Amino acid sequence: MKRVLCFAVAFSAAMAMVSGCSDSDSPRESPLTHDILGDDGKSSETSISSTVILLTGVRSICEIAGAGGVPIIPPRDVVMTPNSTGDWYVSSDQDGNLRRMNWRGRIGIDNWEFRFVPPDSGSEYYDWASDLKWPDRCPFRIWNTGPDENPSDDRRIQLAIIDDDGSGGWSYGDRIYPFEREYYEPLPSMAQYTWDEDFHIGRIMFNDYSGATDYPALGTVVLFETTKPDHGINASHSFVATPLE
Ligand SMILES: [Ca+2]
Ligand SMILES: [Ca+2]
Repeated sequence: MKRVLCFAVAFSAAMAMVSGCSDSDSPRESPLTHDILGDDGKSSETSISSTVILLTGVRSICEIAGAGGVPIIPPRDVVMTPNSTGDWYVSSDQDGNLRRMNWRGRIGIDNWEFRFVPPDSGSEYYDWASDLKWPDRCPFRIWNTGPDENPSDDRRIQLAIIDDDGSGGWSYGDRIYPFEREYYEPLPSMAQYTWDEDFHIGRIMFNDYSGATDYPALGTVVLFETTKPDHGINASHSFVATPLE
């Protein structure tokens, strides 16, 4: 069983302004605004508690394993910062503004992992605009790994993307919207979800940096970690990711 560790690590003040894998003492959230919520093409009549927005959020986004699943120690912050090979970085739809990933106010305390695999074994996925399944697969799988390292609650989930560059499927720079429905194959031709309860994290973008790759190296694992109730001031924290497949 391969395990990789994501330790709390110190960052420069400049880095801490945009990102983590770290012990920032407060959630990356701010008072609710219409701009933060948006609707991203889906209609909504849902009321979202500003308290939920304020207390929860994405704490860090780390590359915890690289090519071949080799652990990266310490994990590398990849928010608006090139990954360990200098090929790509992660952003929200507004650069380093991670609070936008809590776009429905439902992010809670789960963590997620993006695990990059050969495209022919990646995920079936949906077009956000039409809810129809794309004909190809994307080169990654998304797992909701729950609030801690206990693997018993880990589950692979489904996703949709906005094809922002019109390439006909996922590519660097497209917005990704996981939804909390268990993954299976074959998925139905039309996405099935409960709006908007199933959408806990979104507006995720993997972006090209070097121009040398079409997607992160096979075996790469990127951990999206949320703020936990025990992440108070001076709280120490470490995270153990779930085993790679
Ligand atoms: Ca877990
Ligand atoms: Ca695309």
